[in-house]
Amino acid sequence: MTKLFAGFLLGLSMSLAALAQAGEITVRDAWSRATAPGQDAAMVDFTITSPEAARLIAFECSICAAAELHSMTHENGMMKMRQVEFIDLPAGKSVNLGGSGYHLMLMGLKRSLKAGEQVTLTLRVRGADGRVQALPVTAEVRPINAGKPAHDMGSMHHPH
Ligand SMILES: [Cu+2]
Repeated sequence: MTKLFAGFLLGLSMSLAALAQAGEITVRDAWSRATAPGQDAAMVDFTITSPEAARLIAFECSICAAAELHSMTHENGMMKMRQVEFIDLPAGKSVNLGGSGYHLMLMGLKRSLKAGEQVTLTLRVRGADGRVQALPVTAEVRPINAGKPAHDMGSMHHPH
């Protein structure tokens, strides 16, 4: 009886693990920085892992006028941001946006961001099968002088 039950539990936990591996895209450590007076744009950084090859193609943001995916590079000593069409998410690999030279750009903020609050966004991720899924993300707003900013590119590699 006990043995049977243990076997059942083992089988259950194995199938749960298989389920978790099969489907879920995970997002962690989402954060932004509190805005300075007059600042109407903000960056969001996070780490995202997709079990299947996928692309982050867009996001929605209720507190900004425009939501863009950006890359950032250094050119002639200047930091340049550009809008990109998508951000690749290789299968099973954790992608830290900031560390990969990307961020979400919240343009035309309708209000300021205050340290300690949370901002909810909805990511759009397209899988290899073309299906687009919506993924809610809650970003923590950190103090204006918070370390390790998304644009701290000092240690980055720039393939371009
Ligand atoms: Cu940007």
